[in-house]
Amino acid sequence: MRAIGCRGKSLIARTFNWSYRIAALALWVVVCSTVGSSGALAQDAAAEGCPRRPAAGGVVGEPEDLRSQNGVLRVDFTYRNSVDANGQESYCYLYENRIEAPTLRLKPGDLLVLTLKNELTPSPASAAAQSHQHSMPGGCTSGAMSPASTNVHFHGLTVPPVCHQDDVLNTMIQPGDHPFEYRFRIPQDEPPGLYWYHPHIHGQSKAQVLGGASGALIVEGIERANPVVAGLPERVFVIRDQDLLNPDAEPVKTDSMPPPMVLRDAEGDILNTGTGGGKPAKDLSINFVPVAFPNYVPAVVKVRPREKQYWSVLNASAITYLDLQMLVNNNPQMMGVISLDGVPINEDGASGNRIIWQSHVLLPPAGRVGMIVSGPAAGAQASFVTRAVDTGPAGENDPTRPLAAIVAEADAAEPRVQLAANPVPLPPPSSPWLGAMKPVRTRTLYFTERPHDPNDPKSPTDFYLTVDGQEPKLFDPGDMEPNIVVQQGDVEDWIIENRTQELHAFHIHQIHFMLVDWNGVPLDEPFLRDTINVAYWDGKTRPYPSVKLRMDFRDPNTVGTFVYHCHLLEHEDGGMMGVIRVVPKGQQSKRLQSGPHQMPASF
Ligand SMILES: [Cu+2]
Repeated sequence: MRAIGCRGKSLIARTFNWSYRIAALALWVVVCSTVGSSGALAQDAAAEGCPRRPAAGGVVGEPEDLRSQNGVLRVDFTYRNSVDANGQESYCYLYENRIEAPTLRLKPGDLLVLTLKNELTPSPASAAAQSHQHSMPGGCTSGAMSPASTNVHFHGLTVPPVCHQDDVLNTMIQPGDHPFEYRFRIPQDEPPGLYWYHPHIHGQSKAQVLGGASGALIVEGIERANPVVAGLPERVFVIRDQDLLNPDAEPVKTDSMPPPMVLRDAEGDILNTGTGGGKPAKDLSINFVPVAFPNYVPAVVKVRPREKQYWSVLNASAITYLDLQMLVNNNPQMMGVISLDGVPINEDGASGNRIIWQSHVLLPPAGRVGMIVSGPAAGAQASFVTRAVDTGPAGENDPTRPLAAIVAEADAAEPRVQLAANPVPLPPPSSPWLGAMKPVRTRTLYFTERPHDPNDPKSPTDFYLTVDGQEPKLFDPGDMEPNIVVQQGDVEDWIIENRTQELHAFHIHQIHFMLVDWNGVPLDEPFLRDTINVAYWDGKTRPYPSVKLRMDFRDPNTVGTFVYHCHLLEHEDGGMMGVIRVVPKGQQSKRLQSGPHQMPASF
């Protein structure tokens, strides 16, 4: 599938051609939306479990904001789960036992002190799921890893990968533990933008994120990076996926064609139809307002007629790609992209202000976009949709569908947040733009999949992310031996190949990277990312689809041991993850000098 969020026109054109070649590219839908959260329902929250979430067709509310004061933001979360009337399991971060998934708002240099009390009660279904026993060497909390274990990852932030900051390898918080404290400062040079928090326990990530455990974290000051958004109202939209609310429903028939067959893979997931229609693998929600198959009753986003707003949109889905578009009277509208994956599109401040105008924006799971949108005229038919994403023959079905109807009303409530009207510009960057750095070495990594039982194609899939030269090996939480060792200060190029027939979204903790080559097309993008889609393989053509990424290990906060993985969480939980260690400058490790490390085969 096409691997683009936003980039220059020529690449967009190439991408389109390419997509058409590989498959019938479906409709694109748009999404616009709003914020919805549980704030309004907070008073209804039961004493136990997760609060009741909004009903379909509701007005999209804004997540509650928690702001730092005098440079400190203190947040006490309880983490709960419950099973709703449909039998679906919800997971929730609760503030003051009632506010679900608030947006954490901090400024560069601010201290975040976040405690998490794990109050999960495993359901019979999840308790029956596989549970691993691993003793965590040198662990923060150590102990058994079970469906009731959790932790928090602060996605996109360049904070140290150590205990009580942003460690996911050793930190496991169990029910009954004392509240676990996270405590770190937002770096002074962290780019202003949209980041997010979610659990990251290997083997349990998909279930917990699919259950709704995610929230936005905003480093404030995007208007200081790009004054074109100064004074605009800001809205936050968190788009999540969830199991189908109506799993037995059939697709609604259209005039032209019968609905495509519903085919399932070895995991029981609905396969990509390649048509842009049919039954989706997952439903979506926008700020917790569900937009469910098969009727897709859209949520409602209210704006003032023709009002310009700044939208921060997070794809907090466990496995679902989004391709966001805004339609007015069925015509795609241009959206002005200011920021991707938390980073302003301005070469770290070196290139002046940029806006990339796009008629649609692809967001892989975990991707974020900050963009200027204009409200429709009063009376116009407008909607925020996600267009179909062709995830490949082995991918899951992700059809075109609406997210929200955009209703322009003169008395629509203004968003709570207004970006500063007269911002003080950010200081100039302290290090050269990544695109100007020469890599000290190049590595190749590749995605592969195979049935767990090679003699049974219907057996569950094993998912691998392998450093070329090493033996493919499923991620093993009992083995912290790094697959890659890097010296702090280095810049490397990583080629990521997709040798499977479905999309994967490469993500690495702690750093951002620059896409320098997409399927053999050199690029010079004025922005960075932390998650990127890698196109699927057609099963025969070589070379494999690939991206080349310039990886930035210059920041001293990257020193430590952390992970890179596919952000389709089913794949991550299934083994598609590796370990990297960044050693302090001057501590050149033997392995760095001795080339690829041979890992023992696990099968
Ligand atoms: Cu994947």
